[in-house]
Amino acid sequence: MSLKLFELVGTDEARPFSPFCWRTRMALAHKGLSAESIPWRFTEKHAIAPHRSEKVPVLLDGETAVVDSWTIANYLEDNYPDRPSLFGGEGGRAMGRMMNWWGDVTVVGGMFPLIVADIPGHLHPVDAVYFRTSREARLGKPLEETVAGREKSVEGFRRSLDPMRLTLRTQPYLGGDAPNYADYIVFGGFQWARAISPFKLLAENDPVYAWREKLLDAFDGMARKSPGYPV
Ligand SMILES: N[C@@H](CCC(=O)N[C@@H](CS)C(=O)NCC(=O)O)C(=O)O
Repeated sequence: MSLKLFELVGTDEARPFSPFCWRTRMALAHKGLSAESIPWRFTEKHAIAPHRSEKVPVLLDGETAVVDSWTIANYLEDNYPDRPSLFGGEGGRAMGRMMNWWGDVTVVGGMFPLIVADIPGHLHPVDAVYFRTSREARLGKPLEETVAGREKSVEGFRRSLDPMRLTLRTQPYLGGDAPNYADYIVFGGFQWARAISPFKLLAENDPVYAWREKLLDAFDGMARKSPGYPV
């Protein structure tokens, strides 16, 4: 078995920061699998074009290329069935699909306007230009204008996590007594933010903060050991 993972980095190769790549990193660790990391930058499209992707994560398993974090999670679940389950059965997989959308729309989408202006400072000049140009075209305004007033707008993001906060009142993880892929979907977003932004997304007395602390410590502190700002 030879696993390799294309992961988004900036100027620091040892600081992977994609929320989607972090979902995959956590999923691999959950399965007890290790993958060689292949650092990848925004403008290095040629490196992943042979695998029919313009985005990362891309997982290589021998001759097989798997694209998209959700597809990768399913691939790992189906191809490494003797390892700990990421979903805990078909019901968990189906619910995980909804969590994946919630993670994309509410978690990653909610963090984006709070931290996006902090990203170019972590990129090589050519990637910073690509990132700023593509994201400002999407947003219709400068990155700095997007994050203006974030001390106030973070309150809406925090409120949007209420369904998760209420869930954590009665169970320690989204996956139940132990974390599963549902947790990694959400955690990937927080690990992205931690890698590239000093902005505090969570108050220290928030149950989601305590949950994040536990996942930072999971797998022998794998996520906490990865470079990031204090959270
Ligand atoms: N749905 C995809 C999203 C992947 C994605 O958007 N990756 C970003 C990095 S965070 C990317 O590679 N972007 C390339 C670009 O913007 O050109 C997944 O879950 O893997």
